[in-house]
Amino acid sequence: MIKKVLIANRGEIAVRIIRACREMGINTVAICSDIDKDALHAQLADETVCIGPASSKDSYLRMDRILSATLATGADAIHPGFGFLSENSKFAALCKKCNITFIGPSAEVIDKMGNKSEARKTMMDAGVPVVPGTKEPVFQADYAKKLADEMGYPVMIKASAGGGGKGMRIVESGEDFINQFETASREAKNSFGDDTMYIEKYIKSAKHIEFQILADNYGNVIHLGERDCSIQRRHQKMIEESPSFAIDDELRKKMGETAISAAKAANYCNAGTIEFILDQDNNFYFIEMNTRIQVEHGVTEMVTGIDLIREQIRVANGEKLNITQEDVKITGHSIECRINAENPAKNFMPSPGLVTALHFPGGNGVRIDSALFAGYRIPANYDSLVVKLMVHDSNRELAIQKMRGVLGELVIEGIDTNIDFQYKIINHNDFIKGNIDTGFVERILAEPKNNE
Ligand code: MV4
Repeated sequence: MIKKVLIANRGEIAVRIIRACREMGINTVAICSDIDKDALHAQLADETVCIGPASSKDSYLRMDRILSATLATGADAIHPGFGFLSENSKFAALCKKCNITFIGPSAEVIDKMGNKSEARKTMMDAGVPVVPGTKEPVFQADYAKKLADEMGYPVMIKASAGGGGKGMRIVESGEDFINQFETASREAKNSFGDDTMYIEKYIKSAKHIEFQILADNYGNVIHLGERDCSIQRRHQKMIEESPSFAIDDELRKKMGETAISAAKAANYCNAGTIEFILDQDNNFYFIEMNTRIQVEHGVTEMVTGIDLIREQIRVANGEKLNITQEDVKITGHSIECRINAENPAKNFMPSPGLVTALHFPGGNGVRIDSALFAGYRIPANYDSLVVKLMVHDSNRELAIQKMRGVLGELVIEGIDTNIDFQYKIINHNDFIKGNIDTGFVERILAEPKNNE
């Protein structure tokens, strides 16, 4: 029985996990870098261990120090959150070796799904639709070009050790291929120490749809519907919503069953996400599996009423899912806007600094996940996400109207934010009409600036 959880993370997700533990009567241990000593997660946890200086490599990524803090405080489980060590199979294996419950899938599954070309092969063998492309990984540019020529352009070159947009390149025609392939594999070697590549047909004007999965240790696997994450800038999600404007009940059933088959093929356990690309003819293809809780998990919680962090801890505790697929009901519509400490007018340059004034909106169907407080100094060392603004209402139009209101009410002074840019997206005709695909934000940014 898990009695004390160490949260190996910081910011709003650490606060979210602490809250879930508190509701479950589980004690919490926070870790923090020296610059985060006064951060909200460090204040809210029952115990806090400072494990190093500001830089992540000397603190939040230091597996030895995190495990020492876990053993020293007598925590029996670690929740990794997202980012940092959440998809590091070596860390999951070390937890197991130290007899500490890692709240997530096994190291083997993290490894297998983290190798994107291996994951693709696993899905092919399980009959899960994948984008037409190479079955085996490729290393040699000339051979890769031969395969790309046969496939037809445009194609996407992807790094097997990449994911989430890292190590990817879109190649429009053959003459550019060799150069692009050699650059991409060199980058992959430098960034991931692994230049294993694979190639897929590039699906233009696609939607990025991900299905939330919950699986226990007894073979029970359910899906909790989808999230449309097509509104992204440089592979950083900006707005997520559930359900997707583009998916009706019939398609949801088909994609949901496919997501479950994909999770079973991966021997998945705990919370995970199956990522699909949906093309304009409503064909969908497996792209990747994310073996962690995601930033945007809250919109799924708002439309299903299921607390995903609580379910993660229950599954890690060896409990069976107490929800069947028939119990899962998607009610209404939820939208999340990520508020970042950044300046869109300066090419989204990060804007750390002292929050001199703060006002959070509220009201029916409004959820704020944040670690901000007035007087908090946002450090420059970590990612710029500071508030997750979520709304829920009975349909998409009402949810958009509600999001307009909360974006207008939110006040964060002392730093720059992307609140106004989010407001522009939420009010954009194409967004309102659901004419959304993965190129939406780049198109908006290319629009002439009407004099504001
Ligand atoms: C694709 C794709 C289209 N065709 N693969 C991007 C990151 C990772 N999650 C998978 N991604 C994509 N893979 C094929 N074969 C479109 C995306 C994609 C995307 C691509 C370019 C620019 C923005 C994007 C946002 C989401 C998904």
